[in-house]
Amino acid sequence: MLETWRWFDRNDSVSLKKVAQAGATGIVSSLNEFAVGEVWPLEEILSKKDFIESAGLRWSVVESLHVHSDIKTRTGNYRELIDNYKQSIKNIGRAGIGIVCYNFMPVVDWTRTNLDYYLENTGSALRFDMVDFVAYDMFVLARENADRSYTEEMGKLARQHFDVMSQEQLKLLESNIISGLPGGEVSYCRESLKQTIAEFICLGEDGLRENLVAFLAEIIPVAEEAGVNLCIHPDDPPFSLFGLPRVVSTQEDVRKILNAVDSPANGLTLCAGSFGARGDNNLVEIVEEVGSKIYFAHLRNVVREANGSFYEAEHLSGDNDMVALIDALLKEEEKRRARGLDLPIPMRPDHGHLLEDEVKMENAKPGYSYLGRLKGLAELRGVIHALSYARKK
Ligand code: DNO
Repeated sequence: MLETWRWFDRNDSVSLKKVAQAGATGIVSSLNEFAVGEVWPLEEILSKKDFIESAGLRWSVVESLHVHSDIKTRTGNYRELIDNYKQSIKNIGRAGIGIVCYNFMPVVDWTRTNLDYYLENTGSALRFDMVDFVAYDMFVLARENADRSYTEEMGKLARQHFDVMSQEQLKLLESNIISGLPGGEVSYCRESLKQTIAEFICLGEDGLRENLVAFLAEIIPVAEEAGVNLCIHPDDPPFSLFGLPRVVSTQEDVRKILNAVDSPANGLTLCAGSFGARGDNNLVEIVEEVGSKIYFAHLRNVVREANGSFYEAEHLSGDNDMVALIDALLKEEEKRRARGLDLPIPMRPDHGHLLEDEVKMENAKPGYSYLGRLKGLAELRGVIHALSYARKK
């Protein structure tokens, strides 16, 4: 597997030198300076690529080339936005980058309610607490008919919780949910969030999936020609938020998407933490079924709690069997080699805990501080080496 690292840009608190010292060889990055929907000019891609290469690293994966909301709803000037997307893919291919990660989550990108959840080892982790989330949706955002999205029991729990929360806690909760986490698309204010939810909610699951397939039918042939493999990122968390439809949460969802537009360029980002937040997703089975279309892996673990809540665990602990998953990915790589394909799977240690030396850093990004990921990468590398050694014997 190719060891990669998500690096945001020249202002990232983690320098490329530190990335190289962590032992990663590939960079996962994006052109954040362009608004979602704008064309990425070839010169800008090449300039970032040169900068990465001058540090002895390679730009292995684009994450993310975001899909504009108007494409997801097929409203507004979605035609022009799809043309722009095609042009960006062509430019990325011309620059020699062969993998592009994107998502089709409606309204909000990855979402957590707590960015500072203290662990027993005194590090801090990211957490999604369902009761917090429902309290926000029903009583702060006060979304119309929000109660219909939850069980009566959950509504009661959320009410009790909301009643004892201070203004300060509510403010922090709101900011965690709507300000946008690193690498996400946009941030909202309360009103714009409500309005965007209303635009999406009427699509329903079938409507959203149809729009995704219509988008892929246009984009995938362009990607094929450009020598780019697209890989969709699963919903994070992998269930409905704000009553919105979700179409990339389960193995069945993945099957539908990959079958709808049958091409090697239509692939998947196997995000262990996202799929793994649902107990009914089996990560190894997903790899066994669609392994040949997995072009990128996010290796991260979670501890699943009641009602869909979870927190991010250390990379090798938590509820997902990371060793079994890596073993399945290594098997997939073996199959590729047997078919004469030189197509290793880039993986990145996804998120990490915030550890002592970085706690007071002002610009550490939630989930993307240095030490937690350094530790995660080292642990994952250990597993890869041990499993590879066992195979050679
Ligand atoms: C979070 C990431 C997401 C991901 C996008 C993919 O850490 O996994 O931001 O990059 O959703 O488009």
